[in-house]
Amino acid sequence: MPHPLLDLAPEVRTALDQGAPVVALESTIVTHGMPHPENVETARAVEAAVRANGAVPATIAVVAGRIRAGLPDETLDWLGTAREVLKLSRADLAHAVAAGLHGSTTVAATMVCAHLAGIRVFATGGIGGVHRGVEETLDISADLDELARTPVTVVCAGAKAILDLPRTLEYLETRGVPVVGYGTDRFPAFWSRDSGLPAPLRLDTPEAIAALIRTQAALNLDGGVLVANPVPEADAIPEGEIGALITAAVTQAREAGIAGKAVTPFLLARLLDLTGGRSLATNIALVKNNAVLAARIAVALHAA
Ligand code: PSU
Ligand code: MN
Repeated sequence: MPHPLLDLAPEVRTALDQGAPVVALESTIVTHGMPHPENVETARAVEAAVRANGAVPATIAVVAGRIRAGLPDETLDWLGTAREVLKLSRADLAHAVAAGLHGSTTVAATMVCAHLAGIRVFATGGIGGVHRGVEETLDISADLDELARTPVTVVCAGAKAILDLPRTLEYLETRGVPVVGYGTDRFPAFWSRDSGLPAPLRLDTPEAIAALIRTQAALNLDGGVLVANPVPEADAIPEGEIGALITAAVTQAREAGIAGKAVTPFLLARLLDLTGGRSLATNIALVKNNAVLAARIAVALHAA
């Protein structure tokens, strides 16, 4: 029986009933992460990449208070330009559902909904993390605690380089989240392939990641697995080129008094500007790359 507050697209429901591989996708990247029309084009391309690799895509959002897993084309088009859509993290989800609102789901909220639906693998761009200046702001993304409690595997390109990456990794370790570099010994930094920090764990195949996921469940260890998949070399912006621009964007956010949920969307938009659009091309490439790997992990999980 599907959850009473959750609407599964027919294709997603059939796949879940048959035990076929499904990959969850988030929607905050559409409403707050990229400009139109690239946001909708990317969401479609990401769904196509999941399909081409043998899994069914389930993009998650809240529409008029209903949690939807798998969105029809019209809904994705509407999300691409809608202004009345809230950015929902764990703290906002119940309110959006109870009050009948529209909302896009962040990594944290998408994990909650994917778990409700019975979906075990999820692809995004970059997770939220510990923000620079945390000593002053205590700004730590709810994505990190969600990874510690909800058993969904999240495939990302590392954490966004706008964050305090050493503290982000420390926090994940403290909360007991396995962080796997896929085919790399280095923790990737979203636009760049190397944050300068080692990846806590390294695995080189989807099958090895599936074995880790199954063993984590068999040991009754709560929480998810974070897979960090570096952006393809051809699409990367080296840290040496983007580092100063990130520092400038973070300073501008502080000076403009940007806080809370608005911080990440503000920084992504500033970087789009400061890089003359290059950061967006990289963002699109890395999300597609993550969708491919997530589908392969979902297929490997179901093969055993
Ligand atoms: N990945 C992207 N672009 C995004 C995000 C991820 O390529 O916009 C979103 C995710 O939804 C993530 C959120 O959960 O940014 C982090 O927001 P915050 O720092 O407020 O938790
Ligand atoms: Mn935050």
